[in-house]
Amino acid sequence: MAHEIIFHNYPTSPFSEKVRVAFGIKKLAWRSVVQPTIMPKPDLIPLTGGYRKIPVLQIGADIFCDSQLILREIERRFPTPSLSPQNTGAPYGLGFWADRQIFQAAVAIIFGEIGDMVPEDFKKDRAAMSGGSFSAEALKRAVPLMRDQYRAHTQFLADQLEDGRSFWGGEQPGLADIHAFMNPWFVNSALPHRAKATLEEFPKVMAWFERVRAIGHGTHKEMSPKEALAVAKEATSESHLAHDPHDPNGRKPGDKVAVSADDYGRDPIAGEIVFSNAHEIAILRSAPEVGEVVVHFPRAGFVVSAV
Ligand SMILES: N[C@@H](CCC(=O)N[C@@H](CS)C(=O)NCC(=O)O)C(=O)O
Repeated sequence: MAHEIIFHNYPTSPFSEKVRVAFGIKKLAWRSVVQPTIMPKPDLIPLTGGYRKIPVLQIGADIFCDSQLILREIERRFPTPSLSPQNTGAPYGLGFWADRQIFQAAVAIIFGEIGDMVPEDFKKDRAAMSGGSFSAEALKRAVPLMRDQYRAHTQFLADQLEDGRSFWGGEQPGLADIHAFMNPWFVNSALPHRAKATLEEFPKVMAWFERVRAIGHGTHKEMSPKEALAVAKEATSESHLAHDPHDPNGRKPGDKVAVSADDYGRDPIAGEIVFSNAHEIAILRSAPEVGEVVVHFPRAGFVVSAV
């Protein structure tokens, strides 16, 4: 029997929203495991080996970290309807535009306005995760610049929609819409009045936002975090050992490595390479709660080092 799609997320997570929209486009049925919004995450870390961010996708004993790779894996397993109707790789690049450029502006816009109301333990957690401090004052100071940035990047989207198309690439929604949707969704969930203000100038973007929102999330049922750990323990990974003839650093299956994000939440995850390619690296590791699992990471935006 095929394993269920188990999705570790929480409702307010914008990166999770990308994947939930992908589930909606493909009308998938999935299990939702709601994880904490701050550390500790005692039922997530045994699965990932230290990766603390959300979302994480679990298919049996295969664990996929980062929305970039999760979207790719969903597309691979459930190709119809495609997330890349135009069959190009460019939308993956747009992920970096949304995740780094616009997200930074959205965070400042939101927390510059509500930063004073954020609980102390959340601030401490996010400061530790980013290796700095979480200063409501600094975010407030950044707001004017970030509103300018947010507007400028929204104009790119408005230009794309100018000819009256329904979605980024034409009449079908896809990956580019998913990336472009994340930040307006985030601002809208935290500060609906601000989201409205940021889109007032862009009626076509506003209409597009409602169209993407109407796609929904497919269908889901909750699963407890403990049950997800038990699924991993019962299952065997479906990943196969494969040599990567083009690895620029000559890495090979069996090499012991540590993988970490290159931006924030950089906790290294150690394991042995199972396979790797230009998009992905999969490492084998084990923990008492889950037995042997294979944890998959994207290559773009991640650092692989020998241990
Ligand atoms: N590059 C990651 C970014 C994920 C990310 O920043 N997720 C946020 C939530 S939306 C997070 O994990 N924040 C810290 C936490 O929830 O503990 C991805 O694309 O999945």
